[in-house]
Amino acid sequence: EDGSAAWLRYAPVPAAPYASLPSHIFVHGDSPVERSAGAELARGLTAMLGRSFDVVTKRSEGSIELTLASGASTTLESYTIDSTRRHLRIAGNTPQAELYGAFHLLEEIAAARPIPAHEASTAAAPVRWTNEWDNLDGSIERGYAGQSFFFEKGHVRQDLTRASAYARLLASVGINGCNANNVNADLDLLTSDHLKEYARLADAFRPWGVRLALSVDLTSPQAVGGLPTFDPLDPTVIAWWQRKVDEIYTLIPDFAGFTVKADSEGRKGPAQYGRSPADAANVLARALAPHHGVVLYRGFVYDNHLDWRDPKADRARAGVDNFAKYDGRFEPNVIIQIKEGPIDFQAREPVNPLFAALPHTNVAIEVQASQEYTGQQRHMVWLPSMWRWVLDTDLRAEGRHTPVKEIVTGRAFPLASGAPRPGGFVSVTNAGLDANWMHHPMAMANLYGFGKLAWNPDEPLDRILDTWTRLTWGNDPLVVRTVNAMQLKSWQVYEGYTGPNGVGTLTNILGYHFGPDIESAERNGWGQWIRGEKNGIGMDRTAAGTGYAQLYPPLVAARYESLATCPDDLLLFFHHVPYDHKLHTGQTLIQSIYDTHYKSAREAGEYAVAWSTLEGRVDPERYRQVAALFNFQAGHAIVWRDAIDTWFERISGIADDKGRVDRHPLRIEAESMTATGYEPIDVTPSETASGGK
Ligand code: BDP
Repeated sequence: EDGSAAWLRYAPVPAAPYASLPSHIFVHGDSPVERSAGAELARGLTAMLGRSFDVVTKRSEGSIELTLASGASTTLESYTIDSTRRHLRIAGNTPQAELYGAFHLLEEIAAARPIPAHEASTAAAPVRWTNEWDNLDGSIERGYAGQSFFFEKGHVRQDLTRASAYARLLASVGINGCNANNVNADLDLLTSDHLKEYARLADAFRPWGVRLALSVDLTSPQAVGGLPTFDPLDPTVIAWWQRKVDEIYTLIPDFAGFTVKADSEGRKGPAQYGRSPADAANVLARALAPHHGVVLYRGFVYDNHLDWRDPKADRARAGVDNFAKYDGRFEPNVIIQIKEGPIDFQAREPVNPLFAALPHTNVAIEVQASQEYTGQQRHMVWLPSMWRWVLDTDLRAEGRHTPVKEIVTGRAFPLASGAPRPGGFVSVTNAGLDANWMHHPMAMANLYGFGKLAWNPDEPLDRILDTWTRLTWGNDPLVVRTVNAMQLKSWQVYEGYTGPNGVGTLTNILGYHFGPDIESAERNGWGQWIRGEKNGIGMDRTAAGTGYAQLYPPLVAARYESLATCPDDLLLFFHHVPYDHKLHTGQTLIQSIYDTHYKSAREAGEYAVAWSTLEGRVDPERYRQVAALFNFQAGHAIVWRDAIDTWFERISGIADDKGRVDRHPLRIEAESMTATGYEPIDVTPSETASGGK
């Protein structure tokens, strides 16, 4: 097994409990999505239950029936499953919902669970999208699993088999939109020739109910249209966007909409003309509205030329500073797409305060299944643990219970009509041509978990994980127990041997974002500063510092502002403290850093040991793949541990009370080896090499 089947392996399960399941499948509708649903049921049930299931053309008593539900009361996708001894009925309020019901039935059987007598399920929000950062040349920004399966050499690929297989995977967990290209969009993306090619991509997605979206660069009226300006309020620019959008819809009638990155990290935007994000978003939105398209305007707007000598400068403030003043000024089909934290997908950040600052605006949360700062699919890190923590965080907006999940599903701040605001969930995923999509077989659990949380942010984490494990690795109890246990703790383990106490991930910041490289965060314009010096470490974001803590609603602001109540795991995000600062646990910060790094690196090393007990219980190909990755992670966790601990010991001048740091009797240092033709040299920054050499 090469992993290409992901969680849709349909491996045989004991068939006896399902003996009464009818073998005829009757599908009432004949839309492409409904046909996919019928065919998927036949395929999955036949493979799992070892007898043949067929899609039939006549309805009979004693069949599996797929049908549109009449009188559905919600605009969100919603399905029911009802079964009696001889009949099973899946009813959806849309063809997509029928498909989701079919996938759910298949999943329950694959996990060897009983068929529900009655079950009803409704999506939490309309936007459940992935963003893929694919470039037209076939490369993928922050992609860790090979080249693009959408594009090559400046064009959409001829063979889109993988693209449609990917849409099937997305649909199986309820994802209904896929933005196929990099938020740093190619400037010639919207030429008429290219648009015809994207239509083929949309065709590949359509049978799975996945709608195509595109990231657009706001200079397109100039870059593609040849206009002298891209000022969003210029009438010729407005007209250009309208014509372009109309052209897209003649080719792709179900086009989902645009994602926009502007005025950020070198992308141009409305600021150049003194216009606001609302001005720019609304022009696109008005062009899309007649076609029911949406604009996902990203809240990730910040200045990457900050002055690190300015104690008030703070990148974390940028979202609120740039957007809060425009609350309520966006068209109804604009959604502000907000990264979960205020910096950039670090192993731990506080929740982005922007979620609480836009009560009159639609919002969606952006998370990153692509593990940019969290081990790049060479480390196992199960991110739904982090996302659940974010979604459950109660921001106490207006002094009320307003957890992030209630905000992004539009329920915390409903529309004037009382209906939830349209919003939702976006995952930057960056799947690639590697046979198993994400490189690390365990990383697929992140995409799976994203889909599940986007459908229902309240589904228990252990159930999400347990289902994924069973579908991916089989129902052998030892396998299930072992995989579940290591995935469940993997986020905290990773956090534990990398960036401690909310300081940031401490990876290389200026380039590839992998491996320890502490000082690259400091003394540059990018604003991921940790402010580590001999007397202390951490960003002072209190009222006396950058004031960032005060951007939260008062109850949350007060909690972060005070050292007495700021949680240990976010301490250095909010406060600059001495190394011997006492944590709430009673330990000093510095000793906690040493201990946590030793403990977590040891736990990371134990994955390989636990995995070795499963040899022979999972297929050899994937067994070997995971074993190799776990061995790498075990070693790299030690590299991390030693780089971080050595740096902290050196800068703080406070030794580890257990005397471990920099004493590794079993380790052979590169600089103490002799090799013909090589000589040791000093390395900058020193923590990236053993002993600075
Ligand atoms: C950062 C990535 C960069 C992206 C940017 C973004 O390093 O490649 O372009 O986020 O989200 O995390 O726009």
